[in-house]
Amino acid sequence: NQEQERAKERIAAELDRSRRRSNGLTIDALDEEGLLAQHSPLMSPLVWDLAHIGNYEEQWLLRAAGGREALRPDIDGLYDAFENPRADRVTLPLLRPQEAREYNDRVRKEVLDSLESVDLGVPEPREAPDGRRSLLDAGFVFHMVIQHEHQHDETMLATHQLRTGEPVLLEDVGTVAALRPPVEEEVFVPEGGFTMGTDDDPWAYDNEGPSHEVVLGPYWIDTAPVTNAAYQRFIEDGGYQSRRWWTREGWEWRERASVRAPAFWSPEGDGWSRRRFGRQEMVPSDEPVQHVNFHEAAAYAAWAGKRLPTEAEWEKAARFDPGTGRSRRYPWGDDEPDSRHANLGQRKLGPSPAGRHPDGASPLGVQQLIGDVWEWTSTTFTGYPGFRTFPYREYSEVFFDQGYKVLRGGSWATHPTAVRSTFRNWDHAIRRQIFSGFRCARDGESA
Ligand code: AVJ
Ligand code: FE
Repeated sequence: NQEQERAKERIAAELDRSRRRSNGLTIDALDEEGLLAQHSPLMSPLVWDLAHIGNYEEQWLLRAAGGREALRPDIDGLYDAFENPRADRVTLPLLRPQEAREYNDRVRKEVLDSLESVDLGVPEPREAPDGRRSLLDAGFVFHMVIQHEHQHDETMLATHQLRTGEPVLLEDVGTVAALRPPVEEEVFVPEGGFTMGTDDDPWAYDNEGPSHEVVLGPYWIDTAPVTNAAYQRFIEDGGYQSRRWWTREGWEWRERASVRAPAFWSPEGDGWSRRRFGRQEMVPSDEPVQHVNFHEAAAYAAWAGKRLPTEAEWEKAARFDPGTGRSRRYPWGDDEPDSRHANLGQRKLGPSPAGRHPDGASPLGVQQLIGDVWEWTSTTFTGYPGFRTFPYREYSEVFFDQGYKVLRGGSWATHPTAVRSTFRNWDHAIRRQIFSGFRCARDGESA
């Protein structure tokens, strides 16, 4: 049927897009030495990410969904993220860059062959016999593999940012000015319920559901993410030296790491410069601050007389439509993101200035929720009520209740297929090599 054909064409196109991006960050960008090197103990050598992507695709699309035998049973262990901590991967007998590429190409060729004959359960859902969700239902397992590759592409960009040496990544477009900085600094969100999470999004991970009603008190939330200019006022006010703004854990980190600015910043005259993908430049004042960790975000919020939003407050601001009472897929509606709505997909190598995307505003008037920078929330990552693992525990469930903090909204480096208003990311509170920023919230009645 036609709908099935269209779904397959989309999948094939997205598979191709993700692979171009992966190759562009690895084989096409660096020589063997640069691909095999460990650029930071926090990250894998890029060649590990490259073959891991192909191995994951083989495991899920060829073996789990396609019932085929392993192409390379000998390498599964090498590319198992749980067996091998990132810092150790450089010591493994990894596939060389060219071998990794050939392996990936071989997997991809078989995947495209198998796609032709597969039943995606479109438009008729293809449920598993026990009534549970099936791997192929509405193309789910293909969407999972596409998103997985894009997630690793974002991780590889973080590795590029940590790498020193000659710049290799080129900017697609020059810097852009804000269209109009938000007039109102904060938006008021009246008390009331909204639907959090989703049950039927064909791209959603298990942790995005079940959908459930959440009732929140009234609160204010920043219209845009906190900018470098605002963050610099916190620094200049001695924010990194004042114990009072930090939690106990945050201050311990501050002392141990002895930092006084976001990652990659250095003092330059009266101001700050930063290293971005191998180039040194002045920190632009109207861009959202990035490369701050949860503790820095929370300390800034305390200094500003505010706090971080909870995950539910973030999601309500990002999708609740008070006109209809419905929750949207994106702040601007259900349409797929384009460049008017949000800065996503590595079109440029950094966030857009605050106020750059008024067309991406939510019904409540909150801006830049999707794209630009991942936003720290105050919530510890856990399952929603009635959570059911699908299709494997190691994607989400093993990370529940371990102290990971939830980040929302995606960054400039996140591919549009790998984020929506229900998407949940998480990381350790001390991590700041990711493209992370934040916005603040506070309790309160309307003014
Ligand atoms: C959801 C972004 C936290 O990168 O660790 C990649 C995604 N899972 N491979 C990660 C993931 C398996 C995951 N995050
Ligand atoms: Fe992975």
